[in-house]
Amino acid sequence: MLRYLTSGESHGTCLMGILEGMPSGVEIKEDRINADLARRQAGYGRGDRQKIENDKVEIHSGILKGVSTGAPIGLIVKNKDNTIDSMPDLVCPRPGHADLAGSLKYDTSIRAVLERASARSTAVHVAIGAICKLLLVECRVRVASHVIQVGAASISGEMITFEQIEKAKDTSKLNCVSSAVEEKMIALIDEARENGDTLGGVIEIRVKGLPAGIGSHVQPDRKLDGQLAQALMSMQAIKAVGFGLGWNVGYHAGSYVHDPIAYNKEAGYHHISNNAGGIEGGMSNGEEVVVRIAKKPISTLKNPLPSVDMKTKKSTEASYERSDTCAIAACSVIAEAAVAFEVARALLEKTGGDSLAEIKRNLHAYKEYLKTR
Ligand code: EPS
Repeated sequence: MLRYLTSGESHGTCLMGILEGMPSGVEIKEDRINADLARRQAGYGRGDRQKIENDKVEIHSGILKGVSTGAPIGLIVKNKDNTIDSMPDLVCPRPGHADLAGSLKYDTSIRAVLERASARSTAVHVAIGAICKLLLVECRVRVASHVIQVGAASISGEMITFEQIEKAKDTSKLNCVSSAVEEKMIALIDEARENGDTLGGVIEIRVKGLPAGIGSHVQPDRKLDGQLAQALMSMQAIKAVGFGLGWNVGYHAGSYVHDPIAYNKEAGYHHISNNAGGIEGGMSNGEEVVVRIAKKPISTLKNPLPSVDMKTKKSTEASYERSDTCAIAACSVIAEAAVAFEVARALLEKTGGDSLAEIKRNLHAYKEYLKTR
């Protein structure tokens, strides 16, 4: 079973991860992992912390001559800003952050909470997700994402191909496929920065190449959409997840919402629309998986909201530390990583196998079987 654990504080020495269950025989290309780490650091609206950090993965175990051995992969991303012990505490919890609930629950300082709640921890998630992408690519499965909304600026309902989305990551400052919309997004981010405010947005993540039958209908915790939703909702600042039509399924009639099924010899069974977002009954149905997430604006505001001083109990403003104005592009990279891990885990559950060669054999056999149905 593919699984992982992470550890590390935002201003500690490093972030650590252990990825277990990766089969042997996968070439672990550090440049590909570092490329995703660099994408996570970039994006219009990021703050000053990213000028200090230069995130690079260090792989300490589970590989031999650059190839996975089947043993747990231990990795580290070092923090350059690592002065945790001399950092001041915060006394006025930020509305929207883990500060208040975390310090009450653990009976600690806000500092102790924010260090782990910080989205800095997502650097190691991105490294783990990038390794999962290397496995998925070997299985001809690709994951991509794009930003479809920042504040009130959003791309309209036009059909966007997977290939367009893959290109946006190299050409756009906000991982957005439309340069006209990106300009509007940038203007809104500039305005928010001037107002000491922050902005969130909406991201779409897609998975291409997944055969039908990944996940299962038989138990709630085996449903692929349930697993993806959990992984995406657990990312910092995510407040909504929707597949395909998402919230709009409640608006339309069944005859519009459901995707008619067709068959021909070349394509086999397929659907003539994809309102389901590629998942029916908790299983992939052979179409692209399409999932959207909504990210709230970052809760550290330069122009802070009312809060309470936890020492004096007096009303005051929330504490402010440096912050990003908008981290939506970074969030899209993190979401890709979350999806890549879940899809890789579910795919391995279907194929079994301890080596890449065995997995490929099993996947090939399953795809051949699908052609006979
Ligand atoms: C982040 C690093 C952090 C924050 C941000 C994410 O750096 P610092 O706290 O030193 O400025 O900029 O954290 C949050 C958004 C959060 O909610 O805590 C990073 O590397 O992504």
